[in-house]
Amino acid sequence: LPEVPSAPPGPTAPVLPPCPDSPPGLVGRLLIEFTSPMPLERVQRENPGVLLGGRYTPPDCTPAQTVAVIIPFRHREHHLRYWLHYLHPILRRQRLRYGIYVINQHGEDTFNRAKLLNIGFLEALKEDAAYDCFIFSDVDLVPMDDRNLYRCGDQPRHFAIAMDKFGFRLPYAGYFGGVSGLSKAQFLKINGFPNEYWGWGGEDDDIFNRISLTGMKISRPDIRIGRYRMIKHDRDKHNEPNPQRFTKIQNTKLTMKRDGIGSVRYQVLEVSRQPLFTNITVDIGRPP
Ligand code: UDH
Repeated sequence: LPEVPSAPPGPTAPVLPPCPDSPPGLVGRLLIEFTSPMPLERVQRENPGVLLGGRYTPPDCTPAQTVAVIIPFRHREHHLRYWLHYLHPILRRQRLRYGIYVINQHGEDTFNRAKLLNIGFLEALKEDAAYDCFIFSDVDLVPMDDRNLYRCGDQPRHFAIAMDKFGFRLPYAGYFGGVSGLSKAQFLKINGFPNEYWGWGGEDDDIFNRISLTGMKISRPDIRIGRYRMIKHDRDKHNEPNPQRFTKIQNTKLTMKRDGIGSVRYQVLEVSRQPLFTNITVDIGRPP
């Protein structure tokens, strides 16, 4: 038998070129609907390239960033299935290296979106210290255009600027809700998000204030590209409008130093790596 040459020593994986700034293969405007049933098995079948815990790395290029997508969550399994169904293929076409983290608030005490997002930042970094870009997304918001790239830039980014429920317009100039993205450095510069907004409203305005107060500016996509569909639903239980929100957002300058990523207290109850996402169930306490 002829002698088979042995493989050269060292890593055999080819060095991949950097991922392009404008990914080829994006399709632009997408048809988004929430009527067909969406079993998780189907979503899994359609996304074979996604690894356990909802991790993905492009096979053909090396991305500049590693993106953690953080979703605040409680009792929205039905929305999460649509979100995964639409977002995995979009993020893949965008050539992102990413992981999906669902931060699930345990129990039935008042919901606290921003605190869950802070926890997502810390827990994602515990999973992989390489994360350098954090996208914070509500579970019921699906982009209608894949040119809305889920990555970080030199300023904090607001992605969900034209939602169907607001007539595809920004509801007010300082709106920063729905889906936003900050690099690790930008997030730390504002001391993360506030932990003291219990119930619905105000936390996104507080985050907007933090960004302005630290001298940063919000970057947004073109209004034609930043379009979103929201899955219609009734108001959640235990997330009533917070009557303190109007006075709290007047005081961001005072509160942001003590209330933020440096002061978040919680307990992780369970980390569970699912095929399409990592679920982290946390006890975040209750309002004082
Ligand atoms: N969230 C949950 N569970 C809850 C509450 C909130 O998962 O019980 C998460 C979820 O990711 C949601 C996000 O927090 O998308 C923000 O919740 P929200 O209630 O602030 O925002 P949403 O846009 O609802 O979902 C707006 C008020 C709904 C009133 C509808 C009346 N027709």
